[in-house]
Amino acid sequence: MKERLNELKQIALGELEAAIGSQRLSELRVKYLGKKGPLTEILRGMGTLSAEERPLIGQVANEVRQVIEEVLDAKQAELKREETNKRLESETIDVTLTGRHASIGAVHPLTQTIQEIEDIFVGMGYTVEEGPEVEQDYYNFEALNLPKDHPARDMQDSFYVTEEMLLRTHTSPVQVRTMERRKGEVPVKIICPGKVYRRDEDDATHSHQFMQVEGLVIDKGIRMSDLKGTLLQFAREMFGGDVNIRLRPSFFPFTEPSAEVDISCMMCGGSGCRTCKGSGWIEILGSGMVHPNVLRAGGYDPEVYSGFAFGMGPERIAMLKYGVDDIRHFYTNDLRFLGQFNRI
Ligand code: 2U9
Repeated sequence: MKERLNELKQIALGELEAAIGSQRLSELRVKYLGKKGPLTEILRGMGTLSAEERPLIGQVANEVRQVIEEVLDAKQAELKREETNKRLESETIDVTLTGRHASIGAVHPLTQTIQEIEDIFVGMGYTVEEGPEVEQDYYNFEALNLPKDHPARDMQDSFYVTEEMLLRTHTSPVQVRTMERRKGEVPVKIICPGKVYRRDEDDATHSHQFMQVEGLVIDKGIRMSDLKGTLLQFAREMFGGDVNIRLRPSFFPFTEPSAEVDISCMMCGGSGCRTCKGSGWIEILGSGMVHPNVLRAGGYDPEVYSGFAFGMGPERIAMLKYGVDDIRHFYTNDLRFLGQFNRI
């Protein structure tokens, strides 16, 4: 039995010597040390030995197992070292390589301007409302005191989708929808930003699609002075604490009285320059007291409630603020233009 054990040791060491790869090492571990291996089998046969022989053979068997185990462990450790070295070699980083260019995006200048306008009004307690761009004739015109035969409809040549549906020509239908939803509750204090569409020829100051931010306030006792104070606050936060505003009489079908709002020129401070065409004033807004017919259409009794409304074009505001001379820059996506508004 002792000879069989030594023979087994020699064969095992020979096979271990020749073994390549961790898969083969695992196979050999099972083959020689596993439950069905020759070593186990020899040990099982020890029952036939005499009481003197048994510990002796037991000792030899343990020594054989130990030697095989040690060689296996040593080979496994060596293999692991080799694998680690190989991986480290292949993963070496060449720090002299030139880096990859990471292009960083930026918020579009019009979005920045709209967010700035929103922040100012949210600071005054307004909420922001949105609505559909494909709108019913009723919400875009009818409810805003513009019946079918109203001459003012010619002022806004529109993109009709069907007889009754069109691309909204202003964001005012959002205010009407909000009034309906609020069911006569006050105060209403909202601004409505969004895209609008008009059948204009595109040029330096016109675009068939452009942005608007409109505002609406309804409550008991709202007066023209509330409108003026609100718009003065807005103008100062937007253009600087030293600007002033003036209101000029105007006409809109949905407001009565109506007023155009100018700010004192932030370029020359009012003395007259190229930007304000020598007048010292620049028009930035339209506004007025909500027409009784419009209040009624939205579910508010004009005998009880009053309100003011205003509208502005973020493109015009951004053009004035940043000295942009052509509205089309906002829509042609030239990165040389857009890159100048990177806030990051
Ligand atoms: C409701 C009641 C009243 C919104 C108003 C203006 C005056 C106005 C223009 C400014 C520049 C649009 O982008 S622009 O061309 N807007 O002058 N908008 S009052 O009045 C409303 C709206 C909704 C229910």
